[in-house]
Amino acid sequence: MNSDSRRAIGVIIGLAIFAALSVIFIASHEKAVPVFNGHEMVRIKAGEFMMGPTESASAWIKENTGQQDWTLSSKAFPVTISNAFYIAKHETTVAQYRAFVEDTDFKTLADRGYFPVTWDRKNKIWTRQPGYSWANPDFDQEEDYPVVCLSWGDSNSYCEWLTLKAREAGIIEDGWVYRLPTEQEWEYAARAGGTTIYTWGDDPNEAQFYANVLDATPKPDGEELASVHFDSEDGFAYTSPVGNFKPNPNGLYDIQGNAWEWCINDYFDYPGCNTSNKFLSREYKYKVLKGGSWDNYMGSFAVTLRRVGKPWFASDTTSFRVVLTKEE
Ligand SMILES: [Ca+2]
Ligand SMILES: [Ca+2]
Repeated sequence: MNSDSRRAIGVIIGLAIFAALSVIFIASHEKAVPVFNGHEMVRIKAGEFMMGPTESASAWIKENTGQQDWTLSSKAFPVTISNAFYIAKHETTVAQYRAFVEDTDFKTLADRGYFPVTWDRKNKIWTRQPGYSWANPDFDQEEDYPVVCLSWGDSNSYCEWLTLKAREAGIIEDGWVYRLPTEQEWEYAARAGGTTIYTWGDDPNEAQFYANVLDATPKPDGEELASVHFDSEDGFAYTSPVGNFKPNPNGLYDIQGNAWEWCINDYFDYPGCNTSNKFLSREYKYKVLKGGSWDNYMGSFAVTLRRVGKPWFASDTTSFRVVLTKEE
């Protein structure tokens, strides 16, 4: 056997070992990430990060949102994520929520007459309009679009159902739960180690590649565009199918844009707040929404920006994504 032959065999053996290791890795990875009701999950390692905007980023957000009350926190502070957790690749879809409603006959707040806030095109105001709900927002949605018009409670109820069903199906063990992410988990997973204003960097012109935002796409009903919007056209005047844009470095799609995402914890001022990953009482006044939506512009997409909503608030911009974690 000449040296070329030996080298070729060596390469083949090397590739075979690499392929075998890859299979083992993929198999163990898949085993560790159970898919249930269509939720593909990404494992996020434990670690530390600086939560919240730097002072200059905070000033930029205020300048570009005019919403100072959304950005009460002005200083970044360290947060420890003590345990690895799983987070859904995608926002929860219409189809996934439909499975829950059909199994339980669950009535959302909107189904019980507390209608979501939607845009009144005639009077040009955001207001509660009768008739709209997750099954009938005020625009067309397919089954793979993010479910919207949900309150925090409507979202939380889905997570509780998902946990029960996954346990019954033997997908997860007792002690594991699906729930909404804490704000800390959401921001940690969204930033993926980055320190830029958006998950994709600092350039708002890149939004068209990474997020369904308030842009220059014509409205299907001929409604005039908002006075401020991104100049690009991302192709969607309202919501878009989940996973349509590029993911963040953790492989999470629509973590910015498409629909706001409920977090489980109460809103609190920081720094000076509880800096662990624990969420506070569920009965407090406000919950946190993160990530911006199809109806937001510029500063609202800052990954550190926080929006608040009472637990019973819902609009055609609010949805959620689930995490899977060990119960604390
Ligand atoms: Ca859009
Ligand atoms: Ca989103």
